[in-house]
Amino acid sequence: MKLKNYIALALFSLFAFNIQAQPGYELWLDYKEIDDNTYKEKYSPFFTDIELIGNSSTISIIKEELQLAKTGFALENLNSDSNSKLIVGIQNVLPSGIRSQINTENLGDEGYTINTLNNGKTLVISGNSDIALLYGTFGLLREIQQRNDISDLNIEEEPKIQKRVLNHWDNLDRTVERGYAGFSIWDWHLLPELIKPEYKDYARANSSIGINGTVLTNVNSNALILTPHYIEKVKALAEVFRPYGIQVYLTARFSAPIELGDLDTADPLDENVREWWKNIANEIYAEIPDFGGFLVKADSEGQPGPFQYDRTHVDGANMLAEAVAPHDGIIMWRAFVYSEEDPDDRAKQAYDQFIPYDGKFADNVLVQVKNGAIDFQPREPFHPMFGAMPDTPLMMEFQITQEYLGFSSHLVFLPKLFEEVLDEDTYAEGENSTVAKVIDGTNSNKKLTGIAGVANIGTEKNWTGHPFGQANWYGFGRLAWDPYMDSEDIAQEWLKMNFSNEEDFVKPMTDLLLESREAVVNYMTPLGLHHIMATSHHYGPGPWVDNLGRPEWNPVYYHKADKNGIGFDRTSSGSDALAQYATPIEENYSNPETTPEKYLLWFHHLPWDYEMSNDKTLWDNMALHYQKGVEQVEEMQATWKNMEQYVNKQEFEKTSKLLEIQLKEAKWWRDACLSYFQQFSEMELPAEVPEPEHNLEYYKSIDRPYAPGINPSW
Ligand code: GCW
Repeated sequence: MKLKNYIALALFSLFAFNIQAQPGYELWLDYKEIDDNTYKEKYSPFFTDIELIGNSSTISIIKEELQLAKTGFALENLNSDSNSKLIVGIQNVLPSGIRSQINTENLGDEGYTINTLNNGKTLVISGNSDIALLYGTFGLLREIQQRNDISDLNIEEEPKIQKRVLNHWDNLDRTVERGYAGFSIWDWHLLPELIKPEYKDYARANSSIGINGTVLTNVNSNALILTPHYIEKVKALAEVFRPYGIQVYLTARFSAPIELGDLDTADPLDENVREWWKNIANEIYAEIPDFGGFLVKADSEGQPGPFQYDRTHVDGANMLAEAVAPHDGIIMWRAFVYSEEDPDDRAKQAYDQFIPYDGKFADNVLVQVKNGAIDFQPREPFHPMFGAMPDTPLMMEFQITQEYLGFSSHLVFLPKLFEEVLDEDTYAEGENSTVAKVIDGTNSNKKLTGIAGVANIGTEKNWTGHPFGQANWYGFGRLAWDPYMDSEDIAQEWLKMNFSNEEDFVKPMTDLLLESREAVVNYMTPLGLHHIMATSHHYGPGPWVDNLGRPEWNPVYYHKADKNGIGFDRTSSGSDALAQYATPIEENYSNPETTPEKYLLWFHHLPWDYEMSNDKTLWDNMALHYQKGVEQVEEMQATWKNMEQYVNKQEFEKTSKLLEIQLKEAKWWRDACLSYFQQFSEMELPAEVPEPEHNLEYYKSIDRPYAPGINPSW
């Protein structure tokens, strides 16, 4: 090698090392040295003799991963004279003696098995495809990272949901709408030539948790992504992701046929328009044969759609579905719609627009429904569309990025929130028709199933900004694979894989994570309050805002506080949004006494002195919840202070600082909201709650014009 090549190599290694040495860059896949010899002795024999059957780029990835783990765990060079062995191979090519002991018949393409055979001497990872083997490999490594016993494994895993996708709200200029972790990781300008190491690391992280699709572009879309100039770049990314089992999707701007200068209409029933989309699909599939399809936001918040041509969601979705169907593509058509003119309760509008079309969408269309009929709030009752469209596959859209939950400054463990929603009973097919059963197709026997998470990933060196933001990406993936998983198990897994297996760390930190979600609800929007954040960027409190163009842009629309009380009456005496839910829910929630208190002000407008189950007034309860939220953050801080020995210095210090910010802001929320609402309640704060430090005018004057995540052109 020439000297200059040596120098280049050295510089490259230095660069690569630097990125990877950043705490948090390795995510939950940092295979740290196992310091307990008893575990080392148990695991190492399987890493001494590895038989990998097959030959594909996915198999090479498995090999690389096992080698990385072996080195990382420090299982190399251990004296191991046992005959133990790890075999990784598709079921039908396993050595014959082994094959008969492994049954993968009902596991589909992605399910895997991990079995210990021959009296604990042989460990076998199997499945029906190389991707399944990759998932199985990550499954085994997850066991080891948690120091689980692998001497008697009998694991059979199969994803319960088919399309498990991340949605990136990434713009072509690399800004990220509602992104709080830097810029977009897609460096469009340098693609397709420059393939950054992050692309591969991103794919690796996703496949380790079973995510099998990624929508690269913002739902507020730009038609240019559909041009050959960009498709070439998308293709380059698709090639990196393919061996990890990840399909690429794009957002389709409904008016693209006009904007790209080819037609003067985008009417979905116009033959030329239909042809245009078919051609676009053909062009994309010629480059990317496993392209996943399109995600579409239409007739929502100014995005173009079929309404302009007096056509329906079905007309729009089915036209696109027809274009991708010959290539096995799908359309994810969003149901996040509310009209610019409709004065009706915003919470009702998506249901009203979509329910009439149940059963009318093409087979390859998934209707993507947001978590919550309003918008990704710290707490919302489940969206009433779940359970109300038996003949239409509905996919869930969760938001991993914390638009309404304190951005990347607040520690909030979202799997707890996701779990609460997935476990809610829709009563669609009688009792125990949970949201999870609607989206995994158990109810109504759906053929196509999906789940999406709006990503919290950016160019920050640890991907998500807050070191604990990674847990939400991880947890989304785990729940997408199995929507019945317990958030407590997810918390433990992540903590162990990421930081430490010590009981004195895992136990208190699990409690902290699980509690963190309730804390944010308490200090932001307790008792069913919602959408009272400052407008536009949604950071910090803004319950007083009442001057924006459309009623439902204003927080006052959502809390309706006045001298008589507070809350949104969604019963039959109000907007009657409750009628969109199944009868048991409608009946229970019609009466404030039988409405879960966590949803009280979502459904009822109640007097300030309304007596709650603890015999205290609504006002006192509200104030006490705000106070409790602050105290919960103080407890989080106290717990974290004891964790220094388990965490690297940088992440420890960063999290400590972020918790300081979170505490300051929890107090800001409490004081601002209580000062504002007190004007109406005219009641004293309960003794436990301190008087706000400043007057209301002070809180109103706080302005954050450059809060991140908003589109600079707004
Ligand atoms: O919650 C709102 C966000 C918008 C977002 C929109 C949507 C991508 O404030 O930034 O746009 O939802 O989900 O379409």
